[in-house]
Parts: sequence; C-alpha cells; structure tokens
Amino acid sequence: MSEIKGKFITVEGGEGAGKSTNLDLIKQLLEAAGQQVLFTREPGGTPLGEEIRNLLLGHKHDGMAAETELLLMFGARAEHLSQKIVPALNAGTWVLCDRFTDATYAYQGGGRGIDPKRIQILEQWVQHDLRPDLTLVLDLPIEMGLERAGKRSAPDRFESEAHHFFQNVRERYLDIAKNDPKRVKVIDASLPLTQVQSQIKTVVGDFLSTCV
Ligand code: Z5A
Repeated sequence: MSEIKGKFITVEGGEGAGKSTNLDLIKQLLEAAGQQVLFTREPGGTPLGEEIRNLLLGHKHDGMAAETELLLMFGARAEHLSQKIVPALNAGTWVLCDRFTDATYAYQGGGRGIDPKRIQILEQWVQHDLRPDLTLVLDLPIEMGLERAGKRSAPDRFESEAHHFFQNVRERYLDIAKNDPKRVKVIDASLPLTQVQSQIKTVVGDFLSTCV
C-alpha cells in the first residue's frame, strides 16, 4: 500500500442525510480540479460485494448476529480494496466512496454495540495503513433523515431499526469527527440543499488547496 498516489475521499451520514444527492457534486468538484475520479460505494462496489450488500440490506436474514454483520461488512471491504480501491489509488485515480469504515464504527459499533477495539483489529487487518484522506459526515436530526428517506422507498434492514439505534449512530459519527477533525468534516445537512452544497464546496475546496 506504500505506492498510493491518488486521494481517498469518503462520504458518511445517517439515513436520508443526502449522500446520494451530493456525491455527484463532489465528483464534479474533484474533476474540475483535474482529477480522475472513481466513484464507488460500501457495502458493495464489486460483484461479490454487491451480493454481500443484498444479504446485509435485505430482510431475508433479519436478526442476523451483530458479529456476522460486522464480518460481512469487512468481507465486502476486503474484496473492494483488493479489486478496486487500492489499484485505482495506486494508478493515481482519486476514489470517492459512499460510506466506508467510519460507517462500521457508527452502525456496528454505535448502533449494535460492538466494542470499537474489535472493529479496530479488523480495520488494521483488512486495510493495513490505508485510511481516507478526507471524510464528509452529513449530519441531521434523526427524524428529518428518516422522513426524507421514507419518502423515497420501503425501509431496508437498517432503516427498520429503532430510534435509539439511529441516535447512537449519529452520536458515534460526531465523536469520530471530534476525535479526528483534520480528516473528518461535519456538514449541517438539515439546511436547504443550496446551503448544504455551499458547505461541501468550501470543505472540498479547502482540501484541494492542501493537495497542490
Ligand atoms: N452500513 C453499515 O452498517 N456498516 C458499514 O460499514 C457500511 C454500511 C459501509 C447502506 O445504505 C447501509 O449499510 C446503511 C449503513 C449500512 N444503512 N442504511 N440504511 P446506503 O448508504 O446505501 O443508504 P442509506 O444510508 O440508506 O442512504 P440513503 O437513505 O440513500 O440516504 P442518502 O443517500 O444519504 O440520502 P439521499 O437519497 O441523497 O436523500 C434522501 C432524500 O432527501 C431524497 O429525496 C433527496 O432529494 C432529499 N434531500 C437530500 N438533501 C436534501 C436537503 N438538503 N433538503 C431537502 N431534501 C433533501
């Protein structure tokens, strides 16, 4: 992993926070700065990863053990890193990923209550020293996010969780940002879209200015 030339950018947040809505803007900003960008997502991003995603998000395995969920996330991630993310970064392509390991700390750690030290072991084992260079956390109140997501489609296995699960997810994301402020930038996603996008432009612009 020592030959990495591209930058790795991830976008995180709770349900309905606006990740899908804003990923295209981020990609455009990076491309306008002259970067070749690979857009991908987790869980998923590879044929095997997308199959694992279906297992994780569908209702066929409702009640799966938290540890199974955690290991499936990292199984999909190992495949994603080896088939897609690391080769792209090594070739100098920038990778923009819809969720990554911060989601594991937030959902499996905060939401399911798995000890973060166990997640850390898997993170080091699967990723070695690879961590995102920049992470945007789209933050908004739980009710607002669920309402936005609910308008769009039937709830998946995660979206069917109880309110306190999402509260713990949100708090864990904010803790991650507090503990790693250089990498992780919180965007107030409760605001109208134009204001959310202007915050994103500032954060991405600041990051790009450090890459010259
Ligand atoms: N997961 C995990 O547990 N552990 C892991 O390690 C990883 C993932 C990697 C993947 O879902 C699930 O996997 C996820 C965590 C878990 N849990 N769930 N569910 P996902 O990431 O594919 O999907 P999601 O989180 O459910 O995202 P989403 O519901 O698609 O939300 P979104 O992409 O953030 O929001 P959106 O689709 O862009 O926006 C929602 C609606 O709001 C839409 O109608 C927009 O037009 C509207 N919108 C967006 N912004 C605004 C503003 N500013 N104002 C008004 N309306 C807005």
